[in-house]
Amino acid sequence: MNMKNNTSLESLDILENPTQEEVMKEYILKNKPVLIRGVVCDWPAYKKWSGAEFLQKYGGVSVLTNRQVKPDGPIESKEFTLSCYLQYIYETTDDTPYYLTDWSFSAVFPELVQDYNVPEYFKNWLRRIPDEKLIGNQIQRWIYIGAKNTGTIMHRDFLHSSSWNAVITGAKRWVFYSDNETENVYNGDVDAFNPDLTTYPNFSKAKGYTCIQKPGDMIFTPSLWWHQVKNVEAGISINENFINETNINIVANNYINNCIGESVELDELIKIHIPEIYDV
Ligand SMILES: O=C(O)CCC(=O)C(=O)O
Ligand SMILES: [Fe+2]
Repeated sequence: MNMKNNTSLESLDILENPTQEEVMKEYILKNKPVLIRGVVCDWPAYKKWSGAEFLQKYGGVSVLTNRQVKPDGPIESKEFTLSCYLQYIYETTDDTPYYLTDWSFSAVFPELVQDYNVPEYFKNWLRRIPDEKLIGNQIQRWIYIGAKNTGTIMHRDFLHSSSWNAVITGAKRWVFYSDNETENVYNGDVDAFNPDLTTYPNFSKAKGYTCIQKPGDMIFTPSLWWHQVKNVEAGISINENFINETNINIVANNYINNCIGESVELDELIKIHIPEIYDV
């Protein structure tokens, strides 16, 4: 990873076994990202999802993976069985490997949701939406599985919701930039891991945070924060986007001003399940 041009990356805060109050008061209510240790290790998923039993049960399911070899090039898709894909991520020599990013597993295997226990501070009104409605709507929860060097370009999350992400196996490098840095990250156009400072000179002024997330670590990404992620080791992670009283103002303003009308189905789901959006 080339970070030599970026002089203003600070280490992200790390909390070891924090109390609910600490996470809520110091991070969620302040809309600040953080890495949390000591939560995921107690989840059944942490032991089960990389084991033989998991593979035996789910290995035959087919998953759709994607890659984009050139920044402006086409997105290529490839279907694998989960067991072939899990072999691929450890063995591939592809320069740009295929990445599984939006496997809406809970619509197909609802029992997998029982394998993880989300702390109360990540309360999620999106969970009111039935799992079978999630497919195609790009909401709520995904398992990510990727080879070394796969990753996600700079972005903010869906509907300006917040998210948590837990690494089960592998490792991820994260960078975060607050909403105040939107101009310096060129609305997400810059590649923070290999910045083109001729095209994006102000990126050198952007103040960001970085961390490496390892197995058992959970990341909190607040609403509106830009983030870019690279898998520095192949592995499996799980992610949920959430909306609750801590970010409803941001989500509602964005939704009402920018999102209504884009998808009739999503508008309907929001109206039924998250009416708070219209109360703000
Ligand atoms: O792991 C990744 O590639 C992206 C994760 C992400 O963007 C998120 O959890 O919001
Ligand atoms: Fe994200």
